[in-house]
Amino acid sequence: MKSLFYLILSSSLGFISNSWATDPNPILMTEDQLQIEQAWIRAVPPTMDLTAAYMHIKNLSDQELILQGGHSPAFEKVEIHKSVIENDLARMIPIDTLSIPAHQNVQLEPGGIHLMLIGKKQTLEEGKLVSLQLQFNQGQYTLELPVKRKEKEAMPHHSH
Ligand SMILES: [Cu+2]
Repeated sequence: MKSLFYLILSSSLGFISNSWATDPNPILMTEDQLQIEQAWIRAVPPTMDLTAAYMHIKNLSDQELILQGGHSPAFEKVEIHKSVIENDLARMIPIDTLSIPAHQNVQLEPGGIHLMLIGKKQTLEEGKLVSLQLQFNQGQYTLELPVKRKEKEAMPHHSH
């Protein structure tokens, strides 16, 4: 009897821990619907447990694309934030969704809109690649972002 109880308990706990955001049949977005460029995550000291991700998102489709959130195995939580200046103080406001109109681009960059990565679960040394799954109204898109110190390193200058 006792072992049956533990069996039920452990299987239900297993269910709870795996049930977050796992859509059994996710719709995956394709490269002809959207393009993500210059994606990077800011490197932070080992003692800091949060950082931000930046990228340029191009909506190549005929429909509005709405970013609804994200997940990363390297963080407990991903939030969409907007940086604002109020009374000469810079602060960040979480926003629920981010709209990218049909055939338009949105830039997530330092001092503007960004993805806040909260509750770091592993060390993020420079050059490491971190997987990030983005949830849009049209489906899911997963990408790998390099960890960088500065934006500049993420945008190599091509001389012509
Ligand atoms: Cu933020």
